[in-house]
Amino acid sequence: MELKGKTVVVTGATSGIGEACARLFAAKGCSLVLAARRKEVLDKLAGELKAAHGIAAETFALDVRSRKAVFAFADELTAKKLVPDVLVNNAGLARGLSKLHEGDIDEWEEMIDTNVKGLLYVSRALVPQMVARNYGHVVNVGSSAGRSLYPGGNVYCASKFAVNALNQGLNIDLVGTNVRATLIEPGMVKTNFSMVRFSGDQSKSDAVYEGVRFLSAEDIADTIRYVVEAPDHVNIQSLLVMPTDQRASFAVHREKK
Ligand code: NDP
Ligand code: 8X3
Repeated sequence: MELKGKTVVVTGATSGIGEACARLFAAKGCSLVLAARRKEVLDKLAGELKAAHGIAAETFALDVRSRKAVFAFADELTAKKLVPDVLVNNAGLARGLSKLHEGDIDEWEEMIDTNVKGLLYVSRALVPQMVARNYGHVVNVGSSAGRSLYPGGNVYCASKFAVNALNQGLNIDLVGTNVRATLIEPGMVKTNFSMVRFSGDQSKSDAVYEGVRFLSAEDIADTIRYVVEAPDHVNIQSLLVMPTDQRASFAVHREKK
């Protein structure tokens, strides 16, 4: 796909991988549709990117857990004649690392409602327009946690296994169309992810990344660019992207200070 002038929709664009995607696609001359719950953060980012790159950027306060809000968002895009050329289903989070038999059910529901149901709502609301136009690329942000488990990963991992399954299902259902779908499966990326997982506990969050040459959000945005820029007849259906220092969730090399 030639990116210049294309419309790119990113959920969870206020931080981390979503924000890096917004920055990268703006630099490529794309029109942006940015969605997340913190609209003021999106507005600041959109203002900066419009000024820097002369692109169009729309922002939407959106909680992907709300089916009603997601379909209202889709209606607004339709009213503005905005059909995604690229949809980055990125909004997501982990909460805690409790053992399953000790887990907090509210945290489970937040992860499932965001990572699985939210992604489904956004896909159901926006993919039909892409299919009707017979063109586009859905990028689902899964995780290495959607391939293998680690202690305390239980529900978060299950939610990313679900994203993995949904990406496979979407690809099967899109056969015969020119709409592609890719599962991006990152390992450790230094973003706000661990601060959210550990409810703002800086030392627990820092410990996750200590001594590791982790991935950056920009690394993942660049991977997403790579799959989207592939020729139209090439559909990279899944891509596991790990730090060189991490070969599996449990196989992490940490440089001692
Ligand atoms: P961040 O915490 O930095 O960003 C998460 C983004 O998701 C924020 O923009 C947040 O925006 C948004 N978000 C969270 N809940 C909702 C919601 N209910 N509705 C709309 N937006 C929401 O983390 P990352 O950038 O790391 O995470 C992005 C994706 O990458 C997630 O799906 C995550 O699971 C996945 N991932 C992350 C890895 C990592 O190591 N960091 C590795 C593998 C996958 P706001 O709060 O403003 O709504
Ligand atoms: C985020 C990576 O290993 O913390 O999906 O689950 S991990």
